[in-house]
Amino acid sequence: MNQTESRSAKARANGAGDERFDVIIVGAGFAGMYMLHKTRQIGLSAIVLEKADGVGGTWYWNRYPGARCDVDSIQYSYSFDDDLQQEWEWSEFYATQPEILRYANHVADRYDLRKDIRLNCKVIAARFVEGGAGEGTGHWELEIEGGGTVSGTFCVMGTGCLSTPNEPKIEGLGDFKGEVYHTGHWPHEKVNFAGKRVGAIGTGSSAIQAIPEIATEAAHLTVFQRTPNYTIPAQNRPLDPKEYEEIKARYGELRAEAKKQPNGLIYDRSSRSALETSEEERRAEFERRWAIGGTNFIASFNDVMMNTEANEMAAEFVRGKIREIVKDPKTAEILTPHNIIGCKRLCVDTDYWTTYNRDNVDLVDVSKEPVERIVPEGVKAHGKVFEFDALVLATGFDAMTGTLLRMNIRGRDGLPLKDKWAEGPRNYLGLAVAGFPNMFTVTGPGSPSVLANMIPAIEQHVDWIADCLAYLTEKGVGEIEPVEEAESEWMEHVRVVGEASLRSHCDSWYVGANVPGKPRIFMPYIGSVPEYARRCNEAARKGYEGFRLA
Ligand code: N01
Repeated sequence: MNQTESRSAKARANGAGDERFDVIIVGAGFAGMYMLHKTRQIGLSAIVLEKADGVGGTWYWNRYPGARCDVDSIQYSYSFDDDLQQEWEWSEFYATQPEILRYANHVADRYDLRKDIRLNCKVIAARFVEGGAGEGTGHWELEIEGGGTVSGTFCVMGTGCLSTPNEPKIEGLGDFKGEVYHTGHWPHEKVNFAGKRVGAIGTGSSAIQAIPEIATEAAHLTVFQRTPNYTIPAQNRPLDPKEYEEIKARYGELRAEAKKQPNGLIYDRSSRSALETSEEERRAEFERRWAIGGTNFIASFNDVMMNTEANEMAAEFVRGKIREIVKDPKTAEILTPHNIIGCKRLCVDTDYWTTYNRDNVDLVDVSKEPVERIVPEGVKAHGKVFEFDALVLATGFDAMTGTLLRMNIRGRDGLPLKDKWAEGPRNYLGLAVAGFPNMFTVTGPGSPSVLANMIPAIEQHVDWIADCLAYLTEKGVGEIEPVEEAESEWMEHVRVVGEASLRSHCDSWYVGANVPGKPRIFMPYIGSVPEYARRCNEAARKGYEGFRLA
């Protein structure tokens, strides 16, 4: 009997839970699937619990019209297996949601993952059970909606950063007699907007992708905008077979190069300062990037995200584009943002600004006077009722912490994660929380996560966790938990580097400002992907420095 078997067998003998595994993984998105694959490779037993009836995580839920990734598909994909990246064929530079979901399903089949993924299995509580006299070390017990518990020595949360929709706190939402859709929880069957009057609330990334598509189908679309947003045209295109072939020939090299980049992405990153460049050259560079398209625009100059004056130059260029494209000056004015560009996540669109030139699209500014309430016929704002057949809520997510905090997680001595995080998330390296032994979070707050290229960021975390589990198993260690001091130092470092970036200086979901009452804290780690990986590796190399092993 190996150590793994003996650990599970002991726990079963103790009667802990209905079923017992070495590792319980929550979520069957890109994090959960890769974690399962790695867990098998190190010889541990694992189960994935997934509330949806399919794999794919965020790409399973976000099926709204126009949904696609704004990181190029060549980079927004797994890199752990060269055979996989050689055999899969992306059709477009930016992949659509259906194509990414097909990819997720392909991965599930290719690595025979499904037999260890339990679908329609929502975790409603997770608690750490201290080790009894027979076992010595503790374990996790997860409660499943509808009954039953699953136990595991380790628990890995692959629950995503943007997985709990943010329902807007608008009175009367339940009174509306038409159809209501949230972009983050879109139906599986096609929603038919043809001939309908549609109201859309929100102008973030999801809305900016959905609005042009809905406008072409609906009889009429009214957009309620609270904060104008910056968006850069995607300039999406099919992948040129010759170009694709060349990329595949040096895929490994490109992946290695990406790991050295601040956000883990190969970007056309300028080393010039906007402030030290002539106006003519600056404009030419902004134009060049606008024509190429995508979030790369923000890297036009190296000080755009560090200096307010440089930032204002980039912002003013985009404002000029809005004034040029949107024909009605009043609409253009409402659409024009005046805050820091790139502070809220920069959006990428196809035909967003031109959509407001359509006769069947109206814009309502709810920045000064918010939506008053939802009524059975539609939306009441500015003292009048806008009548709709369907309402689209593109109001985002309770990001980074929302899903974990709703899961009723309790650590040592029954400590609720809600209490531990009452003033904002606290953890060590974005990977583990003091007081919650043997629990890991993949791309948790305090890690580069949403500021990085998500799939490689997931791979880095999962590789680290898997190496850690292999180490613990080899050494016969049953418990791992960060020490408070290491956690505090990490949180302070996350705060200090966050402060230095303009990104932490506005209201956005990065700081929890989109959810009323959420503590304001810049949640992701902005100290760069390579620096982050270096710190994680160093902790591991020093025998998991900053952790207590029992
Ligand atoms: O959500 P958001 P999202 N009344 O929070 C408004 C990723 N993503 O789903 O700004 C009126 O950005 C809110 O207004 P305000 C990406 O990381 C990626 O669009 O808070 N309005 C805002 O306009 C992205 O950043 C991709 O004032 C209300 C909007 O709703 C993240 O997901 C595609 C309101 C919410 O915008 C979230 O994007 C899509 C109210 N009561 C998403 N409440 C790609 O890869 C909220 N709003 C391309």
